[in-house]
Amino acid sequence: MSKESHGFTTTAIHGHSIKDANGALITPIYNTSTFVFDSTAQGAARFALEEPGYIYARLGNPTCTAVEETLAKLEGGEAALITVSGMGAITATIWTCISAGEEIVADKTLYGCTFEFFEHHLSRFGVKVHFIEMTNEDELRAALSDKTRIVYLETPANPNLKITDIEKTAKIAHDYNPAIKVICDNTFCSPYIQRPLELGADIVIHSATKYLNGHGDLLAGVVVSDAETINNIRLIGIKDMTGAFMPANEAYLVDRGLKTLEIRMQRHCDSAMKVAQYLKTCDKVEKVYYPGLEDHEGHEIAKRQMHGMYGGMVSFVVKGGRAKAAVVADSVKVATLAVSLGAAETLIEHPASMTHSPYTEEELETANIAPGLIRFSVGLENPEDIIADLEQAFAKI
Ligand code: LCS
Repeated sequence: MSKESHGFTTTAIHGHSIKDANGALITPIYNTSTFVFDSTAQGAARFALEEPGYIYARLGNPTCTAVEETLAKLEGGEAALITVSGMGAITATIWTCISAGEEIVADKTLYGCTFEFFEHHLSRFGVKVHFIEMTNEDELRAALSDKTRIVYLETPANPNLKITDIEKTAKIAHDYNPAIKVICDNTFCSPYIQRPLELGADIVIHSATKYLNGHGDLLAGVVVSDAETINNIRLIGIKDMTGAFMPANEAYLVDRGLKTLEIRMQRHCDSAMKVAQYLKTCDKVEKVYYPGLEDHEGHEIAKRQMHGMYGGMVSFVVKGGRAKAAVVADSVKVATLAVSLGAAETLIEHPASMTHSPYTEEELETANIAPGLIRFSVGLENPEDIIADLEQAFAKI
């Protein structure tokens, strides 16, 4: 895996090799569905992958290549592939890496649609998914078999910010079988905070809808890995199975968002820590989940693998369960009641009835998603306003 030689934001700004013929500072939006060949021989050579060059915008586009090159460097991977959404990235990757009769070992706490895809849809195609407690080494070892092709996790996990040790998990999986692909969804961190490939993961996935774009105005996804894996996902999972490549207009906006990722993440992290510390003092709150708090179960691992930053997501359980949690979510004024995360706007949601509604009540309980759990995406507003807003919302209980 290549290592960037510049600082994070220098790479985010200058990390690609696309040069505009007219000298435009910013990579233009190539709004074209197809690319012209000089001759049938050239077209044939491109289709045979004997000559580099663009063919059709479902496979690549210069605006998209610029973002892919930058994201590969930021994540410390050889190559990246950008997709129409995070679910586009997940499905294209899984369809490429698995076949009927093979198995996935996944953590039991996942974003609701990833869980639903794994639990209810992959089984229709003969793929078995074992949901385990990924932080428990014995459970991981017991779930691995000669049919395992993928080990899949999120850390911090959506929505309860559970931390899994990426290095340890990858080592156990690879000691069992080096061919197993360890896939880490890094959406909650961004590569500014955590770089799973450097810790032994094989593939990193993001919903770039969130921090990477950072402005709440589009859907996007990315996969980062070694060049061969990315090429396979592009030619199989994207070209033939999902068609979920990112359009150039979105790529342009993600490119713009990446330039401020570091400074946005610093603000998100600082404010989230303040919000978490405030919540700890709040008598209406039963439990606060923030990896930056010393009493968080995964704090020591988070300190190491998240480079001492802990992200912009805070979750908390309101005393009195779902009804009282709803009062808080319905009473905020600075924060907005909406799913998604990683935007400038602070967003509040109730996982059990929204993002994680594909889980049954029993599954919610095993995944430690309490009925009174609120997920809070701390935005870029002034932190004292966010805290005052929560304070007035708690007063409504
Ligand atoms: N992975 C994680 C960890 C996510 O949180 C999401 C979306 C996805 C993948 C899928 O990405 P998308 O297709 O939406 O770009 N998470 C959402 C959430 O928590 N609320 O709304 C969407």
